[in-house]
Amino acid sequence: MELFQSDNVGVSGYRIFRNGSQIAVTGETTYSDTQFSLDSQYTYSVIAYDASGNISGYSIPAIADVSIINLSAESKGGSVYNFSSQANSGRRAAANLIDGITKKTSSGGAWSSGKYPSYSQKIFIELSDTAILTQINFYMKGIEDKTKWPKYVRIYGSEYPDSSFSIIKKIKINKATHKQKFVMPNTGKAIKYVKIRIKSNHGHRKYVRLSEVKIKGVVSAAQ
Ligand SMILES: [Ca+2]
Repeated sequence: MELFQSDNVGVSGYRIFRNGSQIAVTGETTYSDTQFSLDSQYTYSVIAYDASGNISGYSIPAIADVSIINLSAESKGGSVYNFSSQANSGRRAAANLIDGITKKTSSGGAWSSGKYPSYSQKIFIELSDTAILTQINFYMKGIEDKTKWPKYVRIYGSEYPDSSFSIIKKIKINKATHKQKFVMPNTGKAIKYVKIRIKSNHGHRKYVRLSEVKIKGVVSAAQ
């Protein structure tokens, strides 16, 4: 996050405070704080000083919020806008991946491939906001039958809906856990569209079931 000062007439430098503690002294008129934690809120203020040691009062605080948001949730404006899947109706619809229902065993709220998927399943999600992705949570379905779990998942991202998808992360699913969290590498790219590519299951003609996917990130300051 960046802090800006405009009036530097007669000023030698600035003392920068975060949540009341001084974190830096700089002669520059901009300052970028990279030492922040996700899911936190910070208040910044600045004191200017001149060559004689005179200091200004505190500046009006700048508040920076870096909370993580679930960007895929249907209730927040996320949507499945395209998919290739052999079973895509009723309770098995791809839209069930973002409907907020994360149950392990009941029949509702899950997505399922066809029983004999011969190709990779691709599901395209439009996020509620353009963001730098930070993590993806997978909620597995059919925990009682591990043959129904996908083995490999690839996550792609793009600023646009129809092209320019590039891979963000390859995920290997852990069969033993219902809820799994995968931290995204910081690509520095703002993402609006996510493609989830699910490899057919184990090569044994079993279908693939997922209860929910939550895609989280930090909303771009440009939005
Ligand atoms: Ca669901």
